[in-house]
Amino acid sequence: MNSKLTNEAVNKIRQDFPILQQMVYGKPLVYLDNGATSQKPIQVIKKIEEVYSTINANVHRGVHFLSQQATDAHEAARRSVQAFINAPKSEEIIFTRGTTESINLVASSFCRKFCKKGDEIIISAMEHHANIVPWQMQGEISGVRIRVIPINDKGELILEEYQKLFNEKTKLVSVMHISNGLGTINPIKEMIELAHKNGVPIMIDAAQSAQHMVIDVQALDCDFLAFSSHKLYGPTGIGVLYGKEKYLELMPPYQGGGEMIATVSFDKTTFNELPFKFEAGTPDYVGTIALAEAIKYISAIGLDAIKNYEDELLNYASEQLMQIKGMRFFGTASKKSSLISFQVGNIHHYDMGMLLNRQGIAVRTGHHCAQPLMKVLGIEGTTRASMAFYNTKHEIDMLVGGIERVAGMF
Ligand code: C6P
Repeated sequence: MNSKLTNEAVNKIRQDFPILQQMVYGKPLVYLDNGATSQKPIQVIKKIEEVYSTINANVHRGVHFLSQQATDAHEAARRSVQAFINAPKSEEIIFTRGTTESINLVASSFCRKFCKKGDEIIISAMEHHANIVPWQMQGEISGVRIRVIPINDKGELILEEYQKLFNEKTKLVSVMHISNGLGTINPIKEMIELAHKNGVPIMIDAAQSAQHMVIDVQALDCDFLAFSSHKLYGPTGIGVLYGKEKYLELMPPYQGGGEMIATVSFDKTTFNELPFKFEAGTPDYVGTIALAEAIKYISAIGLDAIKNYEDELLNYASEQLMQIKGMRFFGTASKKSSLISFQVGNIHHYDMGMLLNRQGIAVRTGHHCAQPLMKVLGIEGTTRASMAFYNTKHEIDMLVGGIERVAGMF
């Protein structure tokens, strides 16, 4: 595997993404909203069609040929995910609908088993709503409360403050690996070590990292980790929760229904073993099989090569964008992912996004589902360009030209 992506290789990769070939408002599409969702290679799109055309049947339920084929492919997908993040056991891979559902599952199930009124969950000031609201909702039920790690001016977590938050009431830490609002790459290895030193398990929200770098849950030693297929070049509606068996075994099921049971009577239900205990109802087996295809696709390119190339894009974009008059970056951490949040002068982020859109350039605007972070920054929102390995320096030039054109209108 080559750990460097050449321009030629990227141009070839782009051919795999049908959507990137199109024009928007008569302009070539420049897709820089990969933090919201990534585009899908033809291999993934074809896999979805192939499953529906050849092996579609409900999994784990049928004795017939198709059901066995679908079950085998679905369980093989679980093993692909296991290998992708180097999880010790496939039983520790739970399929969910996405990062949001994975975090909700842990919040509900972990708190029911391990938390009581007054217990504390540590999160950070830069969290996505998906890693704030589920804990607040648990607050209403089990009485837990959140404690928040503050950030510095560069948009980095203040680790000395993190250390101070631990006490005998701390039950869990739940933090994002990469900020979707700032691009900051958090020092999760250090944070996991610190949590464990305090005897506290830790969950990592890898929604913005699994697509950008190698994740090895054994090397990290995290207790839970969540990510979404749709940001990883796979289909929507499928997500992953990795959890250490020792916690998952003790945690009660999240939802009830078919598949998650061992026996049911009107008096009592006993539950299935892992991972099925946490997978009530018909799973999105087409989604899991297509996610495995996406993992195969990016693994063939290599996450190290992807990271190197995206770092190069980030450096180039940062240098070019910085030249624009009135440019202000939000998130200038020393370790950053290929995502730039910015404002230009007094131009409202929404106007910026709308006017870039008219030039065929897709970016995200607003609070990025991180309203508390925006409050800390003292702003309402930003314009965000988030890059993937199929983006090019030429597209960055188009973005810079586009922003300059917008700035010229004000
Ligand atoms: N962030 C963004 O544009 P779901 O929606 O479940 O796939 O992922 C939620 C989520 C959780 N954590 C982080 C760090 C995220 O970035 C996201 C999704 C998208 O930034 C949509 S709001």
